[in-house]
Amino acid sequence: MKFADDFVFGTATASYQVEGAHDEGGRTPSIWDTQCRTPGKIKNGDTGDVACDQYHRWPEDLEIIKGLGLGAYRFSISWSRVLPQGLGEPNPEGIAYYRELCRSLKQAGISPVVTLYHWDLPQVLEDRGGWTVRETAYAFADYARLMARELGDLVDVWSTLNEPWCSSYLGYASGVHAPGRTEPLAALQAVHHLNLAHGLAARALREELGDEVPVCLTLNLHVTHPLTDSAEDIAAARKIDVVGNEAFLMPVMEGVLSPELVEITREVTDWGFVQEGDLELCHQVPDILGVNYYSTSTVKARQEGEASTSGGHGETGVSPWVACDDVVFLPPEGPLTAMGWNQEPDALRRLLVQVSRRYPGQELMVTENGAAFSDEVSSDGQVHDPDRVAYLRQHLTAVAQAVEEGAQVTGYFLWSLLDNFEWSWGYQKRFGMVRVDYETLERTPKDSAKWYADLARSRDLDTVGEDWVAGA
Ligand code: GBH
Repeated sequence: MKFADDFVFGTATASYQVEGAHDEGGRTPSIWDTQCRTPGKIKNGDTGDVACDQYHRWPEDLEIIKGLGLGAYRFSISWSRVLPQGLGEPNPEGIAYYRELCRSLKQAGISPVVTLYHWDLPQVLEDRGGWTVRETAYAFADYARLMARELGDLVDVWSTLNEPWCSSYLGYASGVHAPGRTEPLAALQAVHHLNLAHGLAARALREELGDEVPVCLTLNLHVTHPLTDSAEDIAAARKIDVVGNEAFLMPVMEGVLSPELVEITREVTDWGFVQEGDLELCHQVPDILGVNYYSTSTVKARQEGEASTSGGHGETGVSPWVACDDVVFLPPEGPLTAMGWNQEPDALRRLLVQVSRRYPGQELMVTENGAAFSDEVSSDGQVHDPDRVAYLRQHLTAVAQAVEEGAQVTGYFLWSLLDNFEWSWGYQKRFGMVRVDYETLERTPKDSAKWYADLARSRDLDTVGEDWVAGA
């Protein structure tokens, strides 16, 4: 099975997870700096203060990407590095950093795929209400316009938001992510204001750059199985589908607030914060719909007297799944990754095919896929990660099959280039195809990096890795 010559093999990171240099070059704190300074929020008390130090070491990382022969690097901009007050006066030093990074990537033949928001809201904006207020969406559009003006000649794909599901529900309902609030109403306000932010920013980008430059929105679309085919279990799975997927897909792709979502959440809100004309503003169909995919869930309807679960994010004991107390998440079935997530590669194939049937002609990219495993440095100084190689092989096969079935998938970004700051898990979980030694910050490509480079070169899943993967 082969990938077309123009299929993009890339890799991804995010600013707070890799940059470090948290107080250098005029950057002000984001909500994640604050989250990391709140006791008990992050495993081991880890912070992104240094992270992978990509702010200083990006030339080395660029060489790695180049050496692997990849065509694109998806990274995100730290909003508070370029706009220390969230809006208003730009910070030339921050802008210069990203210009230099983009220019060097392009010189090396690597496409910069830029995400404007990968969860690190300037703290000053959270202090004014964060995503619960619509002003944040307008501030985001201004920030997008500024970036279009400053970097427009260098960026190949503009992505507005990464996984607004996480920003809203993990940030404001379960509180596992920054800003760590546990208010269902706030989470639903955030859902709407993030959709609005996407719409306003997409419009600003298109005004500044014209229609030639692709705008992307990345969603983590949830694949949820009902435990049985009983009407109750099917309804439970649909509920997760609505709260997790339709909440974003319908406003952005169709200009509609999901009636099912309104019904499900009626005890939390009447959605009165959605103003006249808002849905039209949200309705900016992205040129590329980015899909982040890792695993699936199985749910059932909660029986009388049965305890509810928090849906895989039990850290604060509060579920991210607003208004879904009657849905029970079953424990995932193995083999699990180090995150405790299941592995179901064929669900990625089905998801991509499904989405492209629903939105005919829609270009898709897998903007994230990958896995954490407990890989270690072996005595030969190498990192042998056969679990990750197998995971990647299976998921890339699923992508190739989806393409064969007619889905218009034009790229795949491996999460992640480097081991990095895995949010509430700190540095305990390693997703990188390149290992980072957090004492020395030394980078060591794992077997999976060599495997991926081989695929990017040959584009052929049938022969990839045969010559070197020990015992594979
Ligand atoms: C991505 O988030 C992020 O974009 C990236 O920054 C991060 O490092 C990477 O993945 C690895 O975690 O049904 O409640 O159990 C992915 C986050 C993981 C959120 C799976 C939803 C299952 C939801 N997603 N999770 S639940």
